[in-house]
Amino acid sequence: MLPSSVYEELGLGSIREKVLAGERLSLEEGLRLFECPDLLAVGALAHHVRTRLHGWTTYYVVNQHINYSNICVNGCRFCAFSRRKGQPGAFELTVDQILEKVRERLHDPITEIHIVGGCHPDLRLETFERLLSAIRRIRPDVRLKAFTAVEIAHFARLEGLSTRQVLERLRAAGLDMLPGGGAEVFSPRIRGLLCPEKLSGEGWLQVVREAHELGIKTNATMLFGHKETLQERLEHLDALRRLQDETAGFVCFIPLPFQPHNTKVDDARGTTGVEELKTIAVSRLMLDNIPHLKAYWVMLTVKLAQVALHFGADDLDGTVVEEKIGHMAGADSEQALTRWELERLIAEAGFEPVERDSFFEKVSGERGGANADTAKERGAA
Ligand code: V47
Ligand code: SF4
Repeated sequence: MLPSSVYEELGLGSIREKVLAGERLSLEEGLRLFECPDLLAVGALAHHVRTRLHGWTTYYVVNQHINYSNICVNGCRFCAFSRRKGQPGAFELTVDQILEKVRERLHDPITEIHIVGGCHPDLRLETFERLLSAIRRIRPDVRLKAFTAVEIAHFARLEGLSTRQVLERLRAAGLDMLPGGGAEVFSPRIRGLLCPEKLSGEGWLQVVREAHELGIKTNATMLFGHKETLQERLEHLDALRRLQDETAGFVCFIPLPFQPHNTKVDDARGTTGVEELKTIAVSRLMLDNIPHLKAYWVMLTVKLAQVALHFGADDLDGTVVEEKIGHMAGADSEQALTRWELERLIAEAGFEPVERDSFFEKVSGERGGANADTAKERGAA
């Protein structure tokens, strides 16, 4: 934390006091932080909160991403990943092809498989149930983090079921947790401009509320840096904060900087590094009840994600492997990182790397941290 005189000069003295006392910040205070020209002063406040919560621990996960299909009925303007059925570049994996991807990595000590796709017009819920239970049989030890709230609502509509029924059926088939995608920015103005076909912000919050009520934890995201105002970003954060007060079901928040390439967003400017770090810091300060904040290196780049660990983030996500959504929109990052690379990035930033599972439980013993696998990745004997 910088000296109080710095914050007094910036007109942020009372915000500093509230942060030190662990008090909730208002939207108006959030706006003052966003508008503050001193990035390091805002970052230092967020770092204070982050170290109060997690000390000098930074988490990572050994995981695998699988996209079952990019065919989607929604056609969001910011999405470079999706295609209509029959369009060039559209793909759809069979259950066997997905299982093959899982088998290919059976030798890796993966603890999480992240599965999402577009809102496919005719893939049935029964197929996804079969998929989850088959993966469970092959890898009983992994956590299955699958299907955004948007996909859950889509399955419900196709099947004529309630979203609660869909969640219950998928959980019975092996679902552990929902990823945080599909939240974008909840503002109806932004959704009307960029993704009018998509589940509304209220709808997203309702599906997630139901998941939490059923005991299914979720993450939450915010897609920023397109057409939204700072006020709309803050309202999005506040909606997440209010739901978390009710349910305590969010595990981790992931700010996603908009990747503009191959999208249909007019005048897409893309985000700058300062904007990304400030959004991470303000998110950490506003979301006083969501325990973890992820610097998702795929969208931020590996180098900025490492720096973000000093701006409020306590997690670097993971090995990932085969990410498509960000890379098809021009994300200028690697396709995968090894555990050794993640540990090195974290340690060089001055933190202690801790391998976690989807729920941020520490992975220990043979599987976790600097063990034989890490040594092998380094090329040691
Ligand atoms: O739902 C789409 C967003 C999300 C673009 O929960 C874009 O642990 C940037 O949600 N530029 C998918 N973002 C990614 C996601 C995620 C990733 C890693 C971990 C977790 C988790 C969740 O990406 C989509 C959408 O919100 N997105 N297009 C774009 N052009
Ligand atoms: Fe479909 Fe999701 Fe892309 Fe929107 S962001 S078009 S819902 S895949």
